Amino acid sequence: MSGNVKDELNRRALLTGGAAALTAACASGPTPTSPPSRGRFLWGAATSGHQIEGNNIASDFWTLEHVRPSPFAEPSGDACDSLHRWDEDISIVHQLGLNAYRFSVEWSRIQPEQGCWSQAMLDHYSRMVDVCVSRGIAPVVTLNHFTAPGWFAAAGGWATTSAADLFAAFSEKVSRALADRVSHMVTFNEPNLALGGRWSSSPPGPAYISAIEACVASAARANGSDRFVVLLAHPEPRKLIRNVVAAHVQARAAIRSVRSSLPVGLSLAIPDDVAVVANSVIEAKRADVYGPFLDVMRDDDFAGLQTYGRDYIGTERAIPLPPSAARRPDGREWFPAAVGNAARYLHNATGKPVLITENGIDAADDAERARFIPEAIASVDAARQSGIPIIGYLHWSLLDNFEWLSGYGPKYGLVAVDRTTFRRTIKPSAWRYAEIVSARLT
Ligand code: IFM
Repeated sequence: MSGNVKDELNRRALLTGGAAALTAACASGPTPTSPPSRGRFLWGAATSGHQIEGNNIASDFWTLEHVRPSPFAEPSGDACDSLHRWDEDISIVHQLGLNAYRFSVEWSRIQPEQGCWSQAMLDHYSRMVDVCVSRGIAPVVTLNHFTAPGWFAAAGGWATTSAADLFAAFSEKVSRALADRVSHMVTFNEPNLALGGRWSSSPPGPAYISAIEACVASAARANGSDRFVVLLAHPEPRKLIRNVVAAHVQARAAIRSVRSSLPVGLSLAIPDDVAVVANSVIEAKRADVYGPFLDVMRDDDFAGLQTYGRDYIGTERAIPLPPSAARRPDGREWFPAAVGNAARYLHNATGKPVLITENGIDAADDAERARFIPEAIASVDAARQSGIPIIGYLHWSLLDNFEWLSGYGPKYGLVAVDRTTFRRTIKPSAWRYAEIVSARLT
């Protein structure tokens, strides 16, 4: 980005309070206003608790990371220490001139044991919401971003019919604490991810499946249980989906019982699916992977979309990249326009306005991200111009963070985080994004 825009954004951050004022506001307690950005297009960045907070020790994933054997490249550990540095993170969102920040609340911190609620953690997330609002940033809050409490997994998790009641009770607690100031509430993050494996061009092989099974069995033993049920680490995820869908429906009702006007939805992982042959199984794949959620989403307020690329669907599953595809230096496809196409599909499938809750690129070379962002946004613009109601674009991710099984290797962040000092460094791609947003919000 040009130095001028960067200076202008920094000047604006200073004029409207900036980081120093934010710190002061935290200390003295900011005065929340009404939720910002209602009716405005949301330009933001996204994170999730487990991936950035650090030491989420009561969660199911923490156990999976630490038992042996474990397929995780490394444990999440301190992550980005955002449990303590969240105000700095929000300050960066503000400095970039964005008007939305998506983050998730960690169920295992709020309910570390069944029947035990932490008011202190509800207060913590409430302060995050307050600071967002006081900075003119719309807080988009996710209730479940993959992780759940260890006690929940050890009691059967999403395999039990009581899961919906337990999740709805948690959702109501969070709503009572935050809903009056939250902009949008996302119940589940990519609950369909576990269904996609068999349609992939390289479905999980027996070695991978047995590694996950051994890890889960070890986690169950570590908890003195005969089971440890985690949606993303279950051999038969389809058996759990009915309970997840019920949990979404009950959580939505719980949220609306607290604040009926708060927009609620869930976010699906949806690539730009393309039929490559006349007898492609594209519709069978869509019915199998998205279908279980599409019906209930028709009663939501928005449809959350998370897109990272394109799938070429053949006669049985996705096929490997065709030779004609444009490739990145590492061989992966270069196709930033996937997000606009997927938004079209999701709106047509649900009839709902689409909130792009994630879109981004794993790029060690930040110059690739700086090229990706304008092209992705151009595809969103094109979809909007053709009449698709899209209400926001939240880039994944604000920070380089814990990328689940892959540990800290992948780099999705607009901001680099030093793994020892936790120092944040805003990357050039973030300023490129800021420049595009600045031209639209002024
Ligand atoms: O990091 C993940 C995120 O937790 C869910 N959506 C995809 C991202 C990149 O893999």
